[in-house]
Amino acid sequence: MNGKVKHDFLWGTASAAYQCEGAWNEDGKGISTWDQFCHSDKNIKGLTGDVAVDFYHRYKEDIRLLKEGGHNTLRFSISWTRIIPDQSGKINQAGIDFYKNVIKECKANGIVPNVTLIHYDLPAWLENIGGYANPVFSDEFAKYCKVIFENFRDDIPMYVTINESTHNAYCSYLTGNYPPNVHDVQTLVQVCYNLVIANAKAICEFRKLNLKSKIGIVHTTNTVQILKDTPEYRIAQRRGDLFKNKWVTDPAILGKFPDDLFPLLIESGIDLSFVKEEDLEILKHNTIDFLGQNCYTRAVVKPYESGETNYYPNNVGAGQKTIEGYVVKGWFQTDVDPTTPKNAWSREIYPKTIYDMLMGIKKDYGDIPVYITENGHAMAEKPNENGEIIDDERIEFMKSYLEWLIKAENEGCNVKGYYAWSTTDCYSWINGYEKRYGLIYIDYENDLKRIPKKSYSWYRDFIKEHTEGK
Ligand code: BGP
Repeated sequence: MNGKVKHDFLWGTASAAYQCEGAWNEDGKGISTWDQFCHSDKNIKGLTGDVAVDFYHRYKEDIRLLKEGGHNTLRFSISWTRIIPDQSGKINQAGIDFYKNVIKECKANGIVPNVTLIHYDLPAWLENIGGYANPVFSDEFAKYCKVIFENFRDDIPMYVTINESTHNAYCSYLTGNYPPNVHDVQTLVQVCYNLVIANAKAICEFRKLNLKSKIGIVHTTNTVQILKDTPEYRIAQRRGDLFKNKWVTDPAILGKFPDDLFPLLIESGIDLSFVKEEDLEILKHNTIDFLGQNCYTRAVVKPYESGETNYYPNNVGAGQKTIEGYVVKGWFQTDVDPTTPKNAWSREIYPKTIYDMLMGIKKDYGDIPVYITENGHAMAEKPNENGEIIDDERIEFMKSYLEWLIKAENEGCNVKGYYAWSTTDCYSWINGYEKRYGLIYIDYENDLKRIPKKSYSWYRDFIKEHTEGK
């Protein structure tokens, strides 16, 4: 290990439209499912992304801070309802102009835009006719993506179709704490399927334009590990891997669902009559150029013991006792490694997972380019008496993950970039604003003032020290 990545490695941070933009109803924007949910009585905490951190009006300041922090890329998402506000399909020019300006600002500051087309914020009108569960979702998504590809062409060098389709589906259709707040396993499976098909249909539109840009999907591979090596544990591991990862990454990279997936689903009583031959044909021909990987932790599993299928996410509040994890009836359930530290939201901290994940991708999928599109540490933090945010805990987290990433790169994994989650502190879905991830602190009490944390300067120095030719 030489401790450095190649000179053209992308170093940056990531954000998402609903979590940072604000301006929820400005300049012709339509209503998304998150606008609708946050303004309803299902939103128990009452916090919304109406203003968020006001990236919509302050993007120039934020992009300047990124440049000063030594970054050469920014991952952000486009809000679908800023571009196509409602069911009529009419394009909102003000929405296009906003993102053109953001991209222009990125370019002027030497920042490569890496742009996600949907990061959870589905149009409300589409949600109200069944959302991801309605098969029309994949066609509507492809239509919207086509508008983006035609308007932005190669000005966006890296397109991401969908952010974390499975995490979104599990929270929305299993835990039921993301809109539309459903708990139904049959619908969940159909949603996951529709998201896989939507990715392929969007890529199909992209390929028609023969652009130079690349297209990928963002998944969160939780490398699935077991604490005992028995045949039963190994079966649970494979099933955990199917459920967590392979039903997204196999179709996206190999163009087909894993052979053992459908038989297992049928055995579990799932009705697969929604699967269509023509969809499977689309999958075959529309695979990704690169894989975005959000990497927070691994999944430790054991054979199924008891309980109904459910997901216990890490977004139900600091200090809660439930360890993040799954029960999938008859397949597997989460195991707990008592030796590893957990964060305040009971998520396991396990830095080697980034290395295991990259090695696993190399083993399963060869040299497909991989970008770590999110990695970060949540803290409930406050400035000290001098107004500084000394987030040594976050620095320790990032340093340990990055050392494992560099080791994997040096050992031949085709990892080409890293994005810390998140650019600034921002809205953390169900958690609201107390759960902070940013390298830049947002003072919510003081006009959303930006204050770079200690990790911001640390990251700048780390990039310099660990990139060839810097
Ligand atoms: C990922 C999402 C991000 C972000 C992050 C932290 O799953 O892509 O949008 O929110 O996780 O999660 P949370 O805010 O729930 O702690």
